[in-house]
Amino acid sequence: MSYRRSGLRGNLKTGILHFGLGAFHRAHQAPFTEDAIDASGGDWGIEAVAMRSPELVDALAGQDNRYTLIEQHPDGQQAREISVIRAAHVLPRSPWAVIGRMADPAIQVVTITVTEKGYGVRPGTGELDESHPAIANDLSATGHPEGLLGVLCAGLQARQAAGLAGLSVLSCDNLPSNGQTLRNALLQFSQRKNGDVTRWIADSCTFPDSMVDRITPAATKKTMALAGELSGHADIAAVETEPFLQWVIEDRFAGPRPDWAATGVQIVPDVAPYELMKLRMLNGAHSMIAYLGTCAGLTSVRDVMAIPELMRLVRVHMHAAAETLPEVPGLEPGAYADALVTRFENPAIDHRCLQIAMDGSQKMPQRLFFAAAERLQREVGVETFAFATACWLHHVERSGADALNDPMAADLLRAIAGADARASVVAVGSLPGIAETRLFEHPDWIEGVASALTMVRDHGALATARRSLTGASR
Ligand code: CS2
Repeated sequence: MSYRRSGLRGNLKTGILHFGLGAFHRAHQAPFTEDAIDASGGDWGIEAVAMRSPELVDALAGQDNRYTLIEQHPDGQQAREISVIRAAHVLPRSPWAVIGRMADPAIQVVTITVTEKGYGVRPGTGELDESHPAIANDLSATGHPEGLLGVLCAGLQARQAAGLAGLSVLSCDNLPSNGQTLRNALLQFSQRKNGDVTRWIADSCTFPDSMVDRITPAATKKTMALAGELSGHADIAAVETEPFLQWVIEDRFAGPRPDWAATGVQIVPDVAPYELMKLRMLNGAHSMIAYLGTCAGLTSVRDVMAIPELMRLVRVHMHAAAETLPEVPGLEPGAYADALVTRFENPAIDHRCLQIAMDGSQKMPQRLFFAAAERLQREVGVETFAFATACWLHHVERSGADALNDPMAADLLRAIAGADARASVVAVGSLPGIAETRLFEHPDWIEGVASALTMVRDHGALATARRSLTGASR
């Protein structure tokens, strides 16, 4: 057990505005930025915006915006104090203040972790989803905006009006081509809302793609108690995370940035190969584990990995996902899979299946469906993909309206109601955002998922996992 105090100076000014104050931001961009300032200086303190709830902002305010970050190594903890967050806002409490911050010349970079569903884009296409509640509200409302795109659009408009240079707007969520997707959706939004600023956004701001990686379970009372023990004072904003940390960013900045490269961040011309590998191998396997786990009554990723046959199935899936990746010098999917298995097995990380199972409709296309469609086109098997999808559907039906955590919960539950597995699969496959992946147009896919779903329903997820393993290794 070790604990290190933050070395940042008290009068550090802010240069980054961050949207989404969840655990992931506090375990990823925050330490990277703190270390970059340590290494090379610069006024790159973070001003963070909580999109909805005030709890964390209030908690941070009560502890001088400092918190403990605990790295959970299999053989013990290393903790450090993070103090790079210098101010925090609650968006619904002070929307105009947040918008105004984007018109400050000191702010040069905006970073974003609002989860897949926070953008208001359709999962299968990345196009603006005008039926998304915040998008619909912000397109028609005359008052302050509520959602990410509305706030960005208003903030950039204020920045343009102030005669300032553009911003680098950096999405750090697990969306395919996250920067490009955000740019397209924001331009579509702004065109509809206020055409005038659209050209300025397109010409002056940049939206680098980025791949972010660090397994960060939701903080619990245990996290806080441990932080208290390690730091010697109460900490209700503490976070625990795995030791592994990776950030790959496209070299496309509108202006200055922290010296992230000095801390191991990879700044590259093209993020796509890194992102595809991570989304399909790490996140795809994660979703499979999460739905298999919840259906089989297992609580955490490490519990699934502790059953040798399931661990083998995870490996088989990673291998199948790897076969859909372009060959890129320097990227070794085999070694990556080995490292992922070790990370998933970390006995010190209690990463709940239910946490990962959230928002399946927003995650499945980029994690599993596109890769499965590519495999079908090449006429190779998709057993593990069909199995993971069947477990997702069973998780949906078992959770029901009260427990299912997904913005498309009502649509999914309506589609899946009824005993006929094939009809359920076809109905889910025709939902907006999923239909566009075109995977569910394939009869082999429908049959594969329907038969796995029937088996999961009748014999349980574990028996079906064994059958998928036999099918996939044939
Ligand atoms: C997880 C990710 O919750 C989820 O859906 O798959 O948050 C995952 O832990 C991160 O992407 C790891 O970098």
